[in-house]
Amino acid sequence: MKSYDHEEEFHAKDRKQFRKERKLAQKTDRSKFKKTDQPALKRNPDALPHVRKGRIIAITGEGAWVDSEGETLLCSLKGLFKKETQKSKNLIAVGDWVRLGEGASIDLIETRTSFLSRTDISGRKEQLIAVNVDQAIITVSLINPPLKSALVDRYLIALEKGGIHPIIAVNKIDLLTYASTEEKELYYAFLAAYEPLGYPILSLSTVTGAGLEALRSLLLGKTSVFSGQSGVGKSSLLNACFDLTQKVGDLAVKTSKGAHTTTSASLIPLPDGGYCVDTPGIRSFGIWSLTKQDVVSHFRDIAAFSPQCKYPDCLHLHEPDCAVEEALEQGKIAPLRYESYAVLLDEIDHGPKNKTWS
Ligand SMILES: Nc1nc2c(ncn2[C@@H]2O[C@H](COP(=O)(O)OP(=O)(O)OP(=O)(O)O)[C@@H](O)[C@H]2O)c(=O)[nH]1
Ligand SMILES: [Mg+2]
Ligand SMILES: [Zn+2]
Repeated sequence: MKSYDHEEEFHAKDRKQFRKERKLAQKTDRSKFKKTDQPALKRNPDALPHVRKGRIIAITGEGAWVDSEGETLLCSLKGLFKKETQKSKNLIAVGDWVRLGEGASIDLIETRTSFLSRTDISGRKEQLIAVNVDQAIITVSLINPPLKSALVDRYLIALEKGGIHPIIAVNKIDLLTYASTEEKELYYAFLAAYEPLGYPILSLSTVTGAGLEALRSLLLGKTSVFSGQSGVGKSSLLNACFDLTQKVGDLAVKTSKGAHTTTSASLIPLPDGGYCVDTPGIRSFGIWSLTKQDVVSHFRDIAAFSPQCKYPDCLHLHEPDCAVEEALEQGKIAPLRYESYAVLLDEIDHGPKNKTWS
């Protein structure tokens, strides 16, 4: 595969270069390459002093910002990866570990341990949101913008596919007193639907400080990505937890539509250990390469009843003797969840019904 060939070539070049550099260095600085260091360097090409490794901390119009040994470098992707752009919208993402070549070019992307992606706006390419993170804070708000449980379901599937642990954060609970009866009912129905599924759920407020201590301790020492609709308070939560200065949306100009305040993702080191990726709000969330089987298996509450269905390939929509439909009638499955399950299956056949979440 492409990156593997390249890696081989890269290391071959390294060895030659290393020999040259070592000769030169021995002449000039004996202390740098002591004899005792040499076997270790040979065994482990990663220890070569000139192989610059780094991590992508932000991607802007100017290029990719890479943190390499405490230094921030503006790097570019070279022609080598160009062909790959046909398959995915972005080849690199915040969180990627990379190796740098001459002229601050990104020569190699290390294998990813996890990823969060979605379908891009064209519907034809995969768009990476963040990679190599431990957990994602699926951020929603009680109101302004309204709570969208179907969006949470999409995140849950995408995160499971990408190997990232989900945490659900319901922000702005200080607004509960101002919420309408329907908004309150939706919030309680939401908690009732998701708590039994075993996903960690936090109810938060940057105004009252509710839940912030719990959020802080979940973030400690981990690499987390905050994702969700625009205006739910992702940047505000980071600021409130860690005294950061991420740009926050202006209440005065904020409409329920939520203009994007954070415009590009960035990896932020946390004061007591760990990292957080703040991301721009999303307007739609299509799960990349989603199959019906994915939908059936990822809704764990629905999948739990499927062995009792008459047909083993039952999709639990209108089939006879469907244990899922029966469970739904008996209140054993949350209607919120079943609804988004059915919409996702429908979208696989007929395309997205509603691309907008705000
Ligand atoms: N009432 C209330 N308002 C909040 C809370 N947290 C954030 N806000 C407000 O919500 C608005 C949006 O906050 P941001 O932090 O910019 O939201 P975001 O999710 O980062 O938005 P994008 O960067 O556009 O994706 C701001 O006006 C905040 O002051 C909260 O707990 N309660
Ligand atoms: Mg923001
Ligand atoms: Zn069924």
